[in-house]
Amino acid sequence: MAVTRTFSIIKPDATRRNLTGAVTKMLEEAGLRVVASKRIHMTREQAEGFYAVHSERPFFGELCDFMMSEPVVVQVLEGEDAVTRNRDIMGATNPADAAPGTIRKEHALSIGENTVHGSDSEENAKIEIDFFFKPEEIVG
Ligand code: YYY
Ligand code: MG
Repeated sequence: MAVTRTFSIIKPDATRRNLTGAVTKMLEEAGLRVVASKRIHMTREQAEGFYAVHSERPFFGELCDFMMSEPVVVQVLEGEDAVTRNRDIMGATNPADAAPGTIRKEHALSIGENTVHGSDSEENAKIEIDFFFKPEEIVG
């Protein structure tokens, strides 16, 4: 397995509850290294652009409103098989289905307010990293 990168967002439900450190600790303990991180307040343009793949889904409006509601922390994570490793520690989209010990099981409030985003493929990881970070902001 190769060392790769993935993209993560600590969502507004987590920043609001002061869980940035707690979530980052779980990512680090899963073997992921934070090689870029910044706290931002997403604009509508950013939220709608980032989630464009979901634009036809019934939850799209609510999802974008939520992502703009409070600050988020966008991160680039690096590690062995980073995309899969991150998806594993995140847990299922719906916290009711998430395995014990995962971030969403421990911290998520609902399927919408589910604490973290993580890229679902290496291809999307590259696209999502480029969406929020300049190359010089990533320090591996
Ligand atoms: O990749 P992941 O975040 O686990 O789920 P997606 O199916 O890509 O959906 C993105 C995002 O949309 C999810 O994290 C919460 C929200 N959402 C929702 O509010 N209601 C759903 N039924 C499905 C997804
Ligand atoms: Mg997804």
